[in-house]
Amino acid sequence: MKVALIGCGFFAMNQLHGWKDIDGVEVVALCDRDEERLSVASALFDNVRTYKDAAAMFADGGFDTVDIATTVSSHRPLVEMAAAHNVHVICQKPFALNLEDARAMVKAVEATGKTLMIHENFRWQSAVRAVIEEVRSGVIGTPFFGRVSFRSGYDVFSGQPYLAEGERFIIEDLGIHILDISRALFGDATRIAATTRRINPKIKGEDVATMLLEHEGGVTSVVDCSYATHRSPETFPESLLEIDGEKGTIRLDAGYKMSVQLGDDVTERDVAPPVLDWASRPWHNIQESVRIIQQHFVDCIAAGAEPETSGRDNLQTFALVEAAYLSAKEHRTVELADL
Ligand code: NAD
Ligand code: 89V
Repeated sequence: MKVALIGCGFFAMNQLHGWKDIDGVEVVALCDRDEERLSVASALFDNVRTYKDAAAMFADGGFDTVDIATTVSSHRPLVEMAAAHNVHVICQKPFALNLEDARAMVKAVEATGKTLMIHENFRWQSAVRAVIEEVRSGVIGTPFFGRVSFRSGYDVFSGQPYLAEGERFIIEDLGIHILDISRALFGDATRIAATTRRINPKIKGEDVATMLLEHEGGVTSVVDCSYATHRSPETFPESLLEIDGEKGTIRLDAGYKMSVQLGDDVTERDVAPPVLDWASRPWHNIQESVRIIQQHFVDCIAAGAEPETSGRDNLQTFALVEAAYLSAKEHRTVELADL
């Protein structure tokens, strides 16, 4: 697979290391409007073409896959450019600015027959994945309740200053991952009710959100996230999970401790992720998930299979984000079918 990456910023460095670790993948071209970022990223490779303009990179071609690692406002034009050049696409979350754009982007790539996957990586963190596999194995029977929780006081704004500037913040940037974990555990949701707050006066958007979901299979889940929670130990960027099933419970607690309880028997497992040689704490679980999600993308293309977090699938996660904002604004429960 020959990969071209657009957007050599803060997070793309993880994606570039991830590609380097995957057999059969070669990064052949890089694009960023910013000369300095382009130069730092290209230093990771012996032989890579560099471009300041994505259209010029597509015109030269020589790659079969594009990795779009820019921020959201450029996603639609870049995905449509990729579709016009008939290549596979992996695009960072949040996929689009609104649901209409997201639907159009999925349609554009579907028309080419190429694969479109969204880089929605939290469900691919190995600790979260261990819980998803346990739930899917049926060991605790049919789940009836779940909680997916992310509460932190970590300063995300120093690495990603744009997060302080948007009208929308935590649901669009972080809640999207947490809502996606809830879907991975319990299936699609039919209704959502949400409240939001802004606690940090230095930012524009909301930094606290509490969401209640009803899922198609009958599970009720509480999905809560906060960047205004000062706690010790700081758990960034861990998602904590609680699932009650008819036969038992599963929890993922702080410090990557998973426990499965059946009757009075409790089995505990340390599911802490490794720190890859290019990774650093506390980001190492996200960094490991980047390599895992990119390997999944490569494996699905080789097998002709649809990725778990395909563009089509991500429309459901994206709809939950839109519905959560609508619910918080209008103080009402939103039916997903109405969007
Ligand atoms: P960033 O601002 O640091 O980097 C984006 C880069 O894209 C910049 O260097 C910018 O110059 C470049 N760019 C923008 N539009 C371009 C265009 N049309 N052509 C060429 N270059 C262009 O942003 P970031 O923090 O790296 O975030 C990028 C994306 O990754 C965002 O969508 C963000 O939500 C996502 N992200 C995901 C995770 C995760 O865990 N999945 C973590 C952090 C960020
Ligand atoms: O995953 C993300 O999208 C990041 C962060 C973990 C900081 O929320 O923006």
